[in-house]
Amino acid sequence: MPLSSAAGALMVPLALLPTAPPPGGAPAASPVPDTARVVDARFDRADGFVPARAVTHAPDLVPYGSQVRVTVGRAAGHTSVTVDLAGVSGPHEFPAHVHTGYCGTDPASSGPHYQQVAGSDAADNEVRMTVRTGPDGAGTSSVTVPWEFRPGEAHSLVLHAGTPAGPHAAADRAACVDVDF
Ligand SMILES: [Cu+2]
Repeated sequence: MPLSSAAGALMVPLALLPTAPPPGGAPAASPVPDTARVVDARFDRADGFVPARAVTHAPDLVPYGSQVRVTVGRAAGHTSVTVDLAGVSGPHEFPAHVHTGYCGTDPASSGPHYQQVAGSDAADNEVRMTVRTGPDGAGTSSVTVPWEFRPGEAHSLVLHAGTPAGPHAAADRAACVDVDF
């Protein structure tokens, strides 16, 4: 058999091999794009001696040890933000926004909403979504905006109390995770 035919015969079975499973194997509810940055954290108390990356101001809605994943993807001048929650209150609707400041003991530490154009009320001027959890306390939400963050001006993702709010006001800040967008 000529060498070229032998090489050709080898190519067929290789081409028929199944594609490899995606790397990582993380328990994500959402696929992680190749170019994404991912922050995984567990919510901890806001007044800990060592500041936690993710803090809860309302443990009845966002218990200690519950989990958050924030995935930030950038492509062609657009930015996508995906939030995955696990172990939180459910069924529930958590408004989730990107804020300018870092999380802190004081819920107000996270500052105002990041705005792409200051003062604009355009629909996609801020990163806003609603994370709807099921009875199992897990939920995910994603949004894409047609711009990229100005570096160093957006530092947190805040979960507001939402509904049902129980003893809280819906706009109260229930939890916060530091993300350098
Ligand atoms: Cu907000």
